[in-house]
Amino acid sequence: MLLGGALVLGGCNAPTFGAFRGATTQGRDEFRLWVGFAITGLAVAAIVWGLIFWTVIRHRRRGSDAIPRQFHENVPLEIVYTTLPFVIVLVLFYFTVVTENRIDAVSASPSEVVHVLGFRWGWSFTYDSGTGRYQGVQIATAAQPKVLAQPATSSQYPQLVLPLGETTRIVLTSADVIHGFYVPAFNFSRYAQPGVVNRFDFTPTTTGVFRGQCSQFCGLYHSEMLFSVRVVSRADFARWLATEQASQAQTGSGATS
Ligand SMILES: [Cu+2]
Repeated sequence: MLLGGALVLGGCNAPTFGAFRGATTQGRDEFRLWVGFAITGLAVAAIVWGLIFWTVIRHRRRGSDAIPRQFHENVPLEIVYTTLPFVIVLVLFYFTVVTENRIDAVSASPSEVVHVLGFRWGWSFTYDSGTGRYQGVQIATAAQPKVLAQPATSSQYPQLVLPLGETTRIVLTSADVIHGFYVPAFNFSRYAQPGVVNRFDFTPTTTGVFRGQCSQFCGLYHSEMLFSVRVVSRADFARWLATEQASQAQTGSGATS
């Protein structure tokens, strides 16, 4: 299994078992855990299916109606097939706890802090560097909800911009009901809950534009609660932030996308 895991993780064209490879360090951790689960599942399936087919073929009816050897109980076998699944569950549980703890760990000194607010029906991203430099730069869904039915990466929806290779703290909450802040390419989703503040870090490893959506059915325009995440270099990020800051200072706060 370890060898299989190394092969799977080593190749670029290796199977992903339906998951994203993860465009953040946290998402990559989740992906590795997922691959471990998938390979373990396939190994168990190979043993179970192998035994089933072996039994069906080896003990198929052949000519005579002779009754095969009759017996019951096999203590060593029963110990093995009780203990082995238990050990497998323990190992998977261990890796899950270790991985989730690593993903949920928040940095003591994130490069950027973004306050994310979910509301019916949209998102707002407010930048706060902690030093007050970028305080107030806000990207939000337009106030009037309507059915746009565009891809999440459309400029009609708000876009969260993150610097590549740096840790950004997301401070997530909701203004009304429970929403879900979901970025599939990051292998990450978390509740935006009214009265609760969830904090987590993203450390993007790949530039690009990734779709995001609300993952918790929250009402009439739930399907319109789309957004995208654009990961850019530090220089591009600083340029983007300066431009936004200047234009928002002119037009007043709260630019809409
Ligand atoms: Cu929602």
